[in-house]
Amino acid sequence: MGDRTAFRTCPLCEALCGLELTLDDTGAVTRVRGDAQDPFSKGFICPKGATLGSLDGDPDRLAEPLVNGETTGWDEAFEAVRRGLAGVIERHGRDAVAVYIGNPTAHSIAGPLYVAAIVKALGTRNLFTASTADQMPKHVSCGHMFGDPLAIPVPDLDRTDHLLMLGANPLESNGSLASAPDFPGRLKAIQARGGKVTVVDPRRTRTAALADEHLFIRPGTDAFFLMALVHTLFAEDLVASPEHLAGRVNGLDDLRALARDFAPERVADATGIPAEAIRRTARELAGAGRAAVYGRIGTCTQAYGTLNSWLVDALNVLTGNLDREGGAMFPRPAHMPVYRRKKKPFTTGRWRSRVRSLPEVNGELPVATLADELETPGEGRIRALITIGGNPALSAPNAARLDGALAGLEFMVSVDPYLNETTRHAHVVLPPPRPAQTPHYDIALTGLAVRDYARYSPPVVPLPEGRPSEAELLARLAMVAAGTDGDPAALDEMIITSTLAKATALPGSPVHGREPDELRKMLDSGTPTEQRLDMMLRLGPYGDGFGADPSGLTLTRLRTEHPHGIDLGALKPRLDEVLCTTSGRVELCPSTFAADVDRLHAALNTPQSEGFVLIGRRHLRSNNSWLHNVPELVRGSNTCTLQLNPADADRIGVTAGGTVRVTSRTGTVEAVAEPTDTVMPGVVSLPHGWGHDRPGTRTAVAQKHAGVNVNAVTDEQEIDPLSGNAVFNGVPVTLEAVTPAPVL
Ligand SMILES: Nc1nc2c(c(=O)[nH]1)N[C@H]1C(S)=C(S)[C@@H](COP(=O)(O)OP(=O)(O)OC[C@H]3O[C@@H](n4cnc5c(=O)[nH]c(N)nc54)[C@H](O)[C@@H]3O)O[C@H]1N2
Ligand SMILES: Nc1nc2c(c(=O)[nH]1)N[C@H]1C(S)=C(S)[C@@H](COP(=O)(O)OP(=O)(O)OC[C@H]3O[C@@H](n4cnc5c(=O)[nH]c(N)nc54)[C@H](O)[C@@H]3O)O[C@H]1N2
Ligand code: SF4
Ligand SMILES: [Mo]
Repeated sequence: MGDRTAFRTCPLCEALCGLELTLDDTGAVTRVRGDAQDPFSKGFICPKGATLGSLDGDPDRLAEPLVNGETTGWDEAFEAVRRGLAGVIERHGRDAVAVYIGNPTAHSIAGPLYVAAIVKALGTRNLFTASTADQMPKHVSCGHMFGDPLAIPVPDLDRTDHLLMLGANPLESNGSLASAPDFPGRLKAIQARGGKVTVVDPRRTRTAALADEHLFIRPGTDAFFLMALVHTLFAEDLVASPEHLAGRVNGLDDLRALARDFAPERVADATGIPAEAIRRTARELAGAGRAAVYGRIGTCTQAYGTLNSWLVDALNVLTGNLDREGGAMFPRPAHMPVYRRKKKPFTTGRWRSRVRSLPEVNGELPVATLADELETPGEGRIRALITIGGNPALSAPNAARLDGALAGLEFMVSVDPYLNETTRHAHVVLPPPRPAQTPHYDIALTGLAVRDYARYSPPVVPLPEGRPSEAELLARLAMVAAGTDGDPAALDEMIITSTLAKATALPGSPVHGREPDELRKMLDSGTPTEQRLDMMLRLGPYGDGFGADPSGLTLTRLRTEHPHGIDLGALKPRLDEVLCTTSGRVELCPSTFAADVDRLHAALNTPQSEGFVLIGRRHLRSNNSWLHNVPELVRGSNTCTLQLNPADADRIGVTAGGTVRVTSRTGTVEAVAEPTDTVMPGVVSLPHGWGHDRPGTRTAVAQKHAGVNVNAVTDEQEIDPLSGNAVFNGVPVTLEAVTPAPVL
């Protein structure tokens, strides 16, 4: 037979790159290149995508389920899950079963389609996800400002003339909450057309080095800086009043009043940014024709995460750049119907966590309190856990505590391809198939893409007989969680039937008044997942409306006519479609946020502490905790080092390669020192996702490149109160040289 070529989307990060795979006649992926025919990524690829073959063929990847460490068949494994869950529910009630959803679940087609059904079947209030270690502040800010926590504006990278970027390092991360293949190239293009890129970061990252200007900022102080920008816009009469927002914004005067106390001179010491630079930044932002402010994880995983996320978009509004070409715009994903407008006010805290009384946000509780809920005795204590594509034993704040708490569970089941730091605690592990065997459509990320774009990738290698796809696996888990181990396809059928019934009943929908049965018969003949995707695409803004627009999109058309994906154009202004606040306006100064500004006031009047603070770091050749088993990606020099300013290294008496003990309220780690002037004085940086030295895992390569876990020193008690988000940046630590120089 020989080699063959196949095409698919890379599932590893948010950049949505198209890949060209070469496969040999055994179905092994022997080469990966960028898919030059993908209209969005145009052949771009990074080292992670290029090694997808090694990940796909990793001998440590689990091929069969594990029950108590023993390989079993699928029926036995699901029976063990049924018994385990039923026992805990019977003894302790429904809330005693918790769910933790990790990052790769948002990168799969199965995750977004089936996870909600699992949680619903369990009937538990104890849902935790990696979102509260990541972007939850942005959901809260968009929920209050635009009425929809999923309506997240993205910088219109390809048309902007000015990008102010805070807490993001897309040259390593390839971008986040702004899906843009070749993000670096798109930044260079801004410069090439005469625009400006400014980066605000406590480190001179590769992104900062590429930028036209880099402002070092003290970790955790972005809210002061952003408030001072708002202040300056008002004080210097630089607030724009573009026609398209006229009469559509509430709270302008409230915001002006709030910002009054935050003159640049007042915040310069706290932020480390001179007042003059702050004023100039505000003037440049207002003066640029088309500008966007973009804040990412560095601004979210800190104590003022929600205030930062809000102020970023408040600046986009004030400068007239929200929903404008070249500004901050709302993507219009092909699978999301636009006729369904919810007018429910966005609220949080519909229930609270048992131990710390933290508010529910988006139906979730903060991962920062998962260990409390596992450990604290009493009614409602979590006794069983389902993890799906997550590694909280490494990724959660104070992960060492959580790791210990997982060991005490009565029952745990993990849907995960690896036996790693988290899944080693599971009584049952249900491994999803290889990426090459998995279909792909980015449900979550196309809603954040800087162009409207759709691509469906069917599996490039068929599944072996009897092996469930991840979709089937999750659907069956939902059935088992509901107490019936029936045909998983019944779940899809139920969802399809109810969606079509609603769509045909809704005035404004493209199928209003039609017969659901007739539509059901028109759906794609593929798997249940494909039928659901077909339905979503046909009801979506570019869809065929089940024949209403014969030239519109269907899954069949996407698959056959656009195997490399379809470019649906640059982002279009669409605030009207998106906005669903009860006032029908953009809420520029929601009262919850205004109240939280009290904390900023208090902090401004408190003297700063002199000690060191810790921040994180991402590397191009890594991805959170789970690519360290790919030999090509861990080869070469150790990247899990403690970066610190050379002056600080001198002060504590350590040189490059020596060992430093880093201690915080929660614990201690020892890491290799890497003095570098790219880090501000007083700031130290360690990447996350390392610490693969635990017993009982099956990741041979990662164990040899174990690194240390930064989350041994982050603090689960510190959160952003409005979103419950973890604080990973600005963690107070003390340093001590253990060995001043490398031991040879
Ligand atoms: N190679 C690689 N790519 C990844 C990942 C990975 O682990 N590796 N992870 C993926 C995931 S899950 C996500 S969420 C995205 C994240 O994508 P990005 O948000 O781009 O993530 P980072 O590269 O961590 O960039 C965050 C930056 O914030 C800075 N920072 C830290 N504290 C502060 C602060 O207080 N203020 C400001 N202004 N900046 C601060 C850090 O120095 C860092 O440069 O990346 C995704 N892509
Ligand atoms: N200190 C510090 N901590 C952080 C961060 C930080 O910047 N600093 N970043 C935070 C962020 S942004 C995030 S998103 C979280 C990530 O936190 P998590 O999502 O908890 O952790 P990951 O390391 O992404 O683990 C992913 C898991 O999914 C599994 N997996 C891989 N592919 C698949 C698949 O196809 N299906 C299934 N079911 N499983 C799969 C992997 O084996 C692994 O166990 O970490 C957070 N933790
Ligand atoms: S940038 Fe992201 S999507 Fe593109 S190849 Fe790399 S890991 Fe895959
Ligand atoms: Mo993330």
